[in-house]
Amino acid sequence: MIFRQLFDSVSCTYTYLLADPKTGKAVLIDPVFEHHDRDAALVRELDLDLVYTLDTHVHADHVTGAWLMKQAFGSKIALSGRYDIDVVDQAVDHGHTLRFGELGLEVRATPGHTSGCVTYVTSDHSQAFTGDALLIRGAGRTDFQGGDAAMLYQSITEQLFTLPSQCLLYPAHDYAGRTVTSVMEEQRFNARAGGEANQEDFVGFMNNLGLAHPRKLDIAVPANMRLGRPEDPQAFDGHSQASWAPVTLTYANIPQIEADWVAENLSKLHIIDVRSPQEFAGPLAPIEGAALVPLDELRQRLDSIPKDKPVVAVCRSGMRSGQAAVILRKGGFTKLANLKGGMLEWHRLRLPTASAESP
Ligand SMILES: N[C@@H](CCC(=O)N[C@@H](CS)C(=O)NCC(=O)O)C(=O)O
Ligand SMILES: [Fe+2]
Repeated sequence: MIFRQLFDSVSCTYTYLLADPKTGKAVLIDPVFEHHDRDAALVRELDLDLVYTLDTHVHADHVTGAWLMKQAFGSKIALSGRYDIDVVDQAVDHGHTLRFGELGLEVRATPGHTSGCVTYVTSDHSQAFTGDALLIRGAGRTDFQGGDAAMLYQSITEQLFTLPSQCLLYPAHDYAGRTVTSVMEEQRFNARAGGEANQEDFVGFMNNLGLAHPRKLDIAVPANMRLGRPEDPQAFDGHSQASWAPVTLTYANIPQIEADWVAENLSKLHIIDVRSPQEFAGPLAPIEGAALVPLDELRQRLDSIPKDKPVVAVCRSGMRSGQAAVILRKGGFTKLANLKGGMLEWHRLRLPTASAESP
């Protein structure tokens, strides 16, 4: 299985990308709204077909990226049917299996942190995505959203601790940089439900957590009841989508543009070629009108680059110019992109260059 663990440092949320390597069918568990571009770039770069986003529960601390993913990939939004949200595409409940290619995830109802919390378990029971039902050495708070400590104790002991002892557990959050645990570890060392703790011990612990409410509670819960759909989707102009060009953000967080589009819109752009003067004068002839600003001079020469048109950074392969795009962004340029594939791609596509004879 293709497996990636992604992190949101603001809410300490983990998002998980799971995919079947044979068919490319993928699911994304607990996507975060603000990381839509990052996660979408990874789905595209790994050439995956996102079939579902799966929220383990209605989160109180961050807004889900489920709706944005649906807009981008047509993925179905799955969530526990117990919340009774009618816009969910796939209401899931205990015993359901969600298929993606040849792989599947079994749904176990694990309420207690919220009334609709579920855990997704791989068909071979080697991995489980516990949401906030079980955290590493901890457990999700039970003081709002239908939380119930006794119920959570039953979910943990009856639904999670009954998985194979080697089963790896992946939570929705960790506030101390821990990434994964196992059933055996949590049975022994979970600070709330492990060791010889019984329901009374657990409930006593949970009733005295004394946590402040999540900062985003009042924004996140209503937004998540809409599955992360902005209140006015018409006014929402796509997530950091550039208005001036079909720019995509790569997983490396670099704005990128295709050579064909640049060739067709050359007069509306400033092309900054960041290769060395030798390369600029060499066989990979530059784009007509390109200004030569070698990468190691770019920081000093930022002021000489006009801001009246969007800037496209160019180099041999598109790697150095990716760094140029980062420097330009830090220098205050907002309409900018890196030429995907650089001059190698430009020449491969036989697009016009400065040395080419006019027809
Ligand atoms: N400080 C965080 C809230 C952290 C929090 O309450 N996390 C929930 C999960 S959504 C929890 O169950 N925490 C249990 C714990 O930290 O022990 C914020 O403002 O967002
Ligand atoms: Fe939560």
